[in-house]
Amino acid sequence: MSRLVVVSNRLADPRKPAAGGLAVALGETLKSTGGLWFGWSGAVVKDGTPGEGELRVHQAGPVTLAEIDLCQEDHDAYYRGYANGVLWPVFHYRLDLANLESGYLSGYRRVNHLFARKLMPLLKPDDLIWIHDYHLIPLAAELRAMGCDNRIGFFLHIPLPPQQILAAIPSHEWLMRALFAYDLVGFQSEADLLNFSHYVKAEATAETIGAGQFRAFNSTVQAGAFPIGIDVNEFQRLGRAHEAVDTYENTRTEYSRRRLLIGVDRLDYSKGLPQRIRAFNELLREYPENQHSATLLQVASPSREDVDAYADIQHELESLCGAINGNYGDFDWMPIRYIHRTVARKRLPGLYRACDVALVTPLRDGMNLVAKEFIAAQDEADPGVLVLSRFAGAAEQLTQALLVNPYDIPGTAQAIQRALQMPLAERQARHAALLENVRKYDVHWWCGQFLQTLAAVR
Ligand code: ADQ
Repeated sequence: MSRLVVVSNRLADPRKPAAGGLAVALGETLKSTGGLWFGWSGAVVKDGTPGEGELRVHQAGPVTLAEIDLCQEDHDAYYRGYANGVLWPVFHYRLDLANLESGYLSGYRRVNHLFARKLMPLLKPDDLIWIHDYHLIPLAAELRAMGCDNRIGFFLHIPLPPQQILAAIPSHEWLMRALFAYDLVGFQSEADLLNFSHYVKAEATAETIGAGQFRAFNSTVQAGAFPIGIDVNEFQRLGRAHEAVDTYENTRTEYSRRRLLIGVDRLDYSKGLPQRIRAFNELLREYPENQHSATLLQVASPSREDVDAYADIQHELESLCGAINGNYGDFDWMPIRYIHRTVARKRLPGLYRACDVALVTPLRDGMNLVAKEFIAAQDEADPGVLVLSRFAGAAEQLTQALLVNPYDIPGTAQAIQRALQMPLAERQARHAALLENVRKYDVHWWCGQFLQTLAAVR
């Protein structure tokens, strides 16, 4: 079996308890092949030289971890500037928030070149290389230019927007051409794959030469949809441990007479938080029986606070929650409990299980793993209901959820009301079907499917 080499923007230590399903699943595969994980250490060197960074290689059991520091200038241009200020908003269909006139592209190229230069000497001829996400799109092209002939796969964790949106990025042709340096390109959903197909046919006169195979720029690339999943068994095991059980019991005691709704997100404008809060406001107005009865627990973890659009969304959310609590709240009931923090992973399953309804309503999301975690955490005899945005990649799989258009505030409020009133038998039937899907397409399926496909191309 070939050795697996994983490259991602941030290096995660698969042994740390905070590691999510992805780090754990990749960690397992890395362990079984004696693999290498390469990425940024998270450290920013104040007065370092652009395009340079210290590499540290250490052994974590059978897995080699190779981490590189970035200097301030590279971090600002590559990570904050281009990846999170240009690619993230455009790929989430938000041209209005993209800093398209920026000169960050050169920093993005410089850091990808740096990654390639540092990774190249660590590679063996037979390695299977798996590169992750929008930070590193040009990495394979950089490696190829240095003579790397290994099989290289790429997985995009975020959506790929339609051609007309992508084409607003001044360097879109260069960016999309870079995907043809890979052997395999994986997307979260069929919708993303279709956008890729339209783009390359329209902009690069690509030909389809077989199932999912595209030829353009003198190269052939295999493309496919590989929807990511969670580690269901691991998450359910967490749910049986005492931290989750305590969280469940404390939450149910604290809100003993209430119906509970939950939202768990990074505080990001793609997650549709203001729209969700407005829909909850509409629920209280249109269906007043929920006043003094329903409480929304919204947890939003701090994220990318040095990017302007993120500070804006935080203020908007705080003022919306404050207004609703002021208008509807009473001494013995607050409609919204908003917490701007990360919940410890081991408490999450208990929190999900204590709630009657989950609101997963992003305006756009590659997949959204919170939706899958909520399903996995439910009590099968008395499960909660998932209200899910049709614009999350997860909606292609989780069709038995109550699918909503998050921009349609009254429509979303109506779906929430339906969720709160759903009879037990319907809740059980929907949940059983959802759980079967989440279980079948778990993170191990995703990992295995992608790597098998990558190993078989060429
Ligand atoms: P994210 O945008 O980070 O990931 P998501 O998939 O929803 O989105 O969440 C990732 C993890 O973070 C989940 O395990 C969740 O439990 C955890 N999390 C989020 N908010 C939290 C909070 N406040 N407290 C504690 N934990 C929290 C990107 C893409 C997604 C895609 C994933 C994986 O944007 O669309 O699903 O990658 O490919």
